[in-house]
Amino acid sequence: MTGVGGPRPGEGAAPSRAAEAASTSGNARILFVDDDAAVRDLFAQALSRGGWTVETASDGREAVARLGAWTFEAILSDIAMPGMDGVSFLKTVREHDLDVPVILITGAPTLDSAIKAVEYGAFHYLSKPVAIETLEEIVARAVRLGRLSDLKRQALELLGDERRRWLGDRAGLEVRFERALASLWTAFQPVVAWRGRIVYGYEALVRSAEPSLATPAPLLEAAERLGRTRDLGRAIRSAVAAEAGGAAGGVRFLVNLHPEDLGDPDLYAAGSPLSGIAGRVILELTEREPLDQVKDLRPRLAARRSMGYRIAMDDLGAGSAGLSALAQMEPDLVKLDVSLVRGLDALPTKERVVRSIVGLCWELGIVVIAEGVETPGERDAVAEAGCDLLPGYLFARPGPGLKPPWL
Ligand code: G
Ligand code: MN
Repeated sequence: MTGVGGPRPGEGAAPSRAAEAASTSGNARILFVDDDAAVRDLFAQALSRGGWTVETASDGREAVARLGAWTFEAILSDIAMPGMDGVSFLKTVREHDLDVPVILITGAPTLDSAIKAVEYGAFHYLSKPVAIETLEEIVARAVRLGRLSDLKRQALELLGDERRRWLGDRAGLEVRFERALASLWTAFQPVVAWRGRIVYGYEALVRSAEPSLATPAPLLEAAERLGRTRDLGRAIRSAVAAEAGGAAGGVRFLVNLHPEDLGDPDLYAAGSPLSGIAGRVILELTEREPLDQVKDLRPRLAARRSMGYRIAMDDLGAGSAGLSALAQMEPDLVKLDVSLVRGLDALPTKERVVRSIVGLCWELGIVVIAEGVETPGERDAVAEAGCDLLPGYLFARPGPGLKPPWL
């Protein structure tokens, strides 16, 4: 056989560097997908001699069936195949295995396919003819790095630190984001009107059953990376509207918006999920995200208001936004960040600042909510400073359904 893919090591030749690597990285199972039988047999034989267990498939469909039957430590696939191309195959792989390295091989390299391969997280992109030695080295490296990535993920799970969460490559992220959207639910946390001991409203906090995207921060980060913030915003608003239908008439809902949601025509539409209860909805925009990128902020906010929505500036005190953001937004409400509330009863300087903020807001006709009240001391100090609307673990943690707080 002539070297379709490059030189072939002779029988009894000294083991290659990669074959040695394979032996030290264990007996990995590899999948090789190519519609060309000659290429497939040649590479499969060579890789088997290198110490790997090789399964083969002649097209994407057959390869997908193999994925159901085995776990692979590396996958090599031709790009141009009948039925399913390599990039679609890569996306399908991610539905089964979130970080197995995939090596794409093409006979007709184009800039577009190379860009897609990289964007979707292909481990390597090779053009034919490929020397077997080269392939062996790449596979050995892929297997090792795959194992390292697996260990790293296990370590992250052990550490349980959300800020160092694992987002993976684009194809894997897309799969998990879809799972998150499909399993989206809303946790509600009551905001207590303390003097009257009643519920002012509920803040809606998005959750999903996809473990890596269970809470707002990683979900939003994923949506931003994938350009899907609007889809997420719409799903959240539908989920809130569905729950709000069963709530008592006076109950308000506080819904977090991404700045990009402000540009979504769906929010203006007469038939949109929240429009029917707009008069009871407070849209929160966080001070943490710069608002200067939002085009036409003021007319957009004005349009929301004319529908009945009110606007809250969230996390006041946590961001770097200054006077201009406040002036642009003209919020109906502000929410003091937890950092301003924490330990308020023991910190006179902080108390003076909070008291001044509340006083100025009162003069400006802005309603103040104080986030994150955890102790009776903080509750009393915040109330003493003139702020009556209090969400906080002291009263209730976010959870499913509209539960009453402890009062
Ligand atoms: O988006 P916003 O900053 O409004 O969201 C409030 C966040 O603060 C939610 O994630 C909610 O779970 C959290 N939270 C609510 N009450 C408390 C509290 O009493 N203590 C702390 N640490 N966090 C709280
Ligand atoms: Mn909020």
